[in-house]
Amino acid sequence: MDAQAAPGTVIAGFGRASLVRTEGGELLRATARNRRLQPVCGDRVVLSGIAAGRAVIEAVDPRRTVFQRASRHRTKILAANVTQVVVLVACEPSFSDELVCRFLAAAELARLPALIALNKTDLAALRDEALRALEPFRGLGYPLIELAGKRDALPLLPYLHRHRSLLVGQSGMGKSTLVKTLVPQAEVRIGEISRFLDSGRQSTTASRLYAVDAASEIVDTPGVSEFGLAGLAAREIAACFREFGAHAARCRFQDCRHLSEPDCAVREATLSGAVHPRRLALYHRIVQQERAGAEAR
Ligand SMILES: Nc1nc2c(ncn2[C@@H]2O[C@H](COP(=O)(O)OP(=O)(O)OP(=O)(O)O)[C@@H](O)[C@H]2O)c(=O)[nH]1
Ligand SMILES: [Mg+2]
Ligand SMILES: [Zn+2]
Repeated sequence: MDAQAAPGTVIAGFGRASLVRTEGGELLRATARNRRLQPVCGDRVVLSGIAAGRAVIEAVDPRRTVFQRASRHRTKILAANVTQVVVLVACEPSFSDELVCRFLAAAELARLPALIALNKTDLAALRDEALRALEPFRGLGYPLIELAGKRDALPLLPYLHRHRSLLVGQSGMGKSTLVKTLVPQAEVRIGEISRFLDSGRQSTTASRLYAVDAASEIVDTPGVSEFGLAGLAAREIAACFREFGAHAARCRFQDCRHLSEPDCAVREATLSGAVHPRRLALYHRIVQQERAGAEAR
């Protein structure tokens, strides 16, 4: 490694080409030294040959956390080294509560704390319905906050402090708009990044990392309409439904999957409301879909 070797953080990664921020805050177009290196947004990397806004990525540091989705065909890392997940839903367009479950499950798998944010609450007439759809997620220990990210991000700010937050959600929930509110300079940065990517599209097509302030960062991600959990087995998925744990010990069978086994304490818990019936229904659905995906492989 040459004398110029310096650490950097991947702001946006596209296979071998990445946009990398140096310690000094300079943005560089960087190319990976070889194919084995696959830098993703959030990676810490070692750079060499820094000159004229360009550099070579010599190494990718071990990842402390990985948040990924996995379809039948491939695994896609949304970002590395984030410290929490913010699931953004909106009053409009309507959102899928199954996807919310899947995002939360992925956060559990990555051992990351998560919170849910209901956006666009300025659309007051639609707020109650959105809150009703979020009812199954209350009392699980995931903070639920409301905001209108286009106007201000104040309700979210205390949660961002000292975190690198991953913003996930379906397309149109307002992720990029929220980032623009949080990072007013983002407009400029987005311009730079768009030129780098050679795309001027409205929808986000790759994860992008932004500094909110000296202590917090946020990663904008492309909206998704599907979020696979790598064909996980029922038991592993059940472990991602954190409220099931308190009841599972009382199921008749120790290896109960809470599907149709007799004397299932998790299913019984829906009668008292300790487990929300909608969460159990979504669990069943996700188990079925992941199984179908795994069998098709
Ligand atoms: N009423 C209202 N509209 C908003 C708010 N925030 C965003 N929007 C609108 O929602 C639309 C989608 O916003 P984006 O920020 O592009 O959504 P996104 O989640 O980044 O979408 P993808 O990049 O496709 O995943 C835009 O027309 C925004 O103007 C809000 O707080 N209130
Ligand atoms: Mg976007
Ligand atoms: Zn059970």
